Amino acid sequence: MPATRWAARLAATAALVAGAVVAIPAHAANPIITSYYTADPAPLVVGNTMYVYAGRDEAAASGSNFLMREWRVLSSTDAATWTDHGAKATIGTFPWAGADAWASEVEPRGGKYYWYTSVNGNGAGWMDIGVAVGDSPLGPFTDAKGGPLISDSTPNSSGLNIDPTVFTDDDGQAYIYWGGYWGVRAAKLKSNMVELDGAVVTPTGLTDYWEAPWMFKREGLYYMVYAANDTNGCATSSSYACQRYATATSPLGPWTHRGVVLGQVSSTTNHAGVVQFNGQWYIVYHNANAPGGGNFRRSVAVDRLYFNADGTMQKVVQTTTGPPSNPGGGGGTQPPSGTNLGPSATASTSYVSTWESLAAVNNGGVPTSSADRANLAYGNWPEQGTQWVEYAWPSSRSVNRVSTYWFDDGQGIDLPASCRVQYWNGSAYVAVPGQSACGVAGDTYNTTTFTAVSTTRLRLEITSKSGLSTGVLEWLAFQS
Ligand code: FUB
Repeated sequence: MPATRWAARLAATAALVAGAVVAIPAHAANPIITSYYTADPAPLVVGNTMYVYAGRDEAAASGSNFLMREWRVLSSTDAATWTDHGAKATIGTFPWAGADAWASEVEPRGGKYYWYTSVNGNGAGWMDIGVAVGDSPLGPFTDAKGGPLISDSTPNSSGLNIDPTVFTDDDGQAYIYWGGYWGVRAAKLKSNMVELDGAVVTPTGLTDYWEAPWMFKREGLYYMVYAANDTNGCATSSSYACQRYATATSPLGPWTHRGVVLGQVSSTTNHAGVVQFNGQWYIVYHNANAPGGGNFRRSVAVDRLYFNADGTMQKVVQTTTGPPSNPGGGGGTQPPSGTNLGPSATASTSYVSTWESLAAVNNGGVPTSSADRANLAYGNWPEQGTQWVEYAWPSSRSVNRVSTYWFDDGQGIDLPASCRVQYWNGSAYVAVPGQSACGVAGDTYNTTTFTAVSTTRLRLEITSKSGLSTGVLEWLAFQS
C-alpha cells in the first residue's frame, strides 16, 4: 500500500466482536459477501470445503485509514455460494496486541490449524506477526505463543512486519514469507509452527515486491504471488497495486519473475491468495466493488485462474459474476486421480479451428459437461475423418493411462466415432500396447489403460462420425 497512507496510526481499539455467528448463506457473485466489508483474503482447502480467512474493514465511508479489529471466516463447497461463519479471531485473541487486524493466513499441521496474523503488538515499532492455533478450520483459536512470532526485534525482519504466508513443502518443512514496504523476508518454521528455525533471509528475484506474498506449489514448481505497485506494467499510479508472480525450483528461491497475474483492482491495495479446489484453480482477492466500498471498505472476490502448458499463469479476468458452481463429490464428474502429465507437456494437433483453442486440452479445466466451454475448447471443424492431438515432453515420461473429456458443441463438433492412443517409439508412431477400449461417451472422462510406455510423445488419434468434426475439452495423461 502506498507509503503516504501509513502516516496516521490507528488508535487502539477495544470493543471486539468475538466468534460464534450462525452460518449465513451468501450469494454467488463477486464480491462474495456485501453485508460487511472484507479484505486480505487467504483461502484454505480442507476436504471438500474452501475456507476464506479475511480481515474486516470497519472504516466509515469518510475514513482515510484502516479500521480493522477482527478476522472473519467464510466457506464454500462449490466456490460460488458462500457461508459466513463470523469472526473467529480478533485483536483480543492476542492479549499482547492492541490494534490493526491486518492480513492473515491459516496453515494446517498435525490436525491443528495455525492462524498467522499481522497485528499491532503495542511494542517497539508498529506491526508484528502473531500466531493463533485451533483444532478445526473454524477454531476456536487461541494465542499459540504468548507474544509475537516476528517483530521489529527479530534480526533482519522487514521494515514492516505484515502479511504472512506460510507454506509446507512435501517433506514437511514449513516456510514463512512476509513483509511490507518493499521488504520481503523468509524463514523456515520449526515443526511446532510457532518458532522460526534459523535465520531470516532476504529472498531474491521477487521483482518490484511491495507486500502481500502468497506461496504455493504446482507440479514441482514453487510460485510466489505478491503485490507490486510499480507503474511499469502493473498499476496506473503507485497508489494502486497489481499482483505479480515469480517461480522457483526451491522454496527459498532464488525466484524468477514471471509477470502480472492480477491487474489493478478498484481498491488501492491488492491482496490475493491462490488455491486449487475441486480440480480447478482459483484466485481470491479483494477490491472496492461492494456498495459503499472504498480503499478502506474493501470486499473479497473469487475468480478462476488458468495455467498455460509451460506453467505460466494467464492474467486473471476479473468478473462480477464469480466462478460457476464447481461442487465436489456431486453435480459434476471429478477427474480421475493420479499425476497428470498433460499440463507439463507441449500440445500440438493436426488441426485446430481458429476460434477454438488447443490450450484447452491441458489447461487443467474440469468440464461440467461436453458443452462446457468455460475452460476453453479444442475443436477441429470443418476437418473430418481422422485428426490427432499430441503431447510432447522434453525427456521421456512413463505413461500407462489417459483420460479424455470430449467436446460436443451440438453443431458441427460431435462425439467421435472412435479413438486410439499412440506413442512415439523413437522412429514411428505406434499404438500403445494392450490398450483398453478408447471410450467416446459425452459428459464424462473416458479412461484408456495400457501397458506403460516410456516416450517423449503421446498421441490421441480421433476419428469423427461421418460429416462431423471432433473436439476435446481436456486430455489427461497419467504417469505410471
Ligand atoms: O489490510 C491491511 C493491509 O492492506 C494488508 O496487510 C495489506 O496487504 C494491504 O492489503
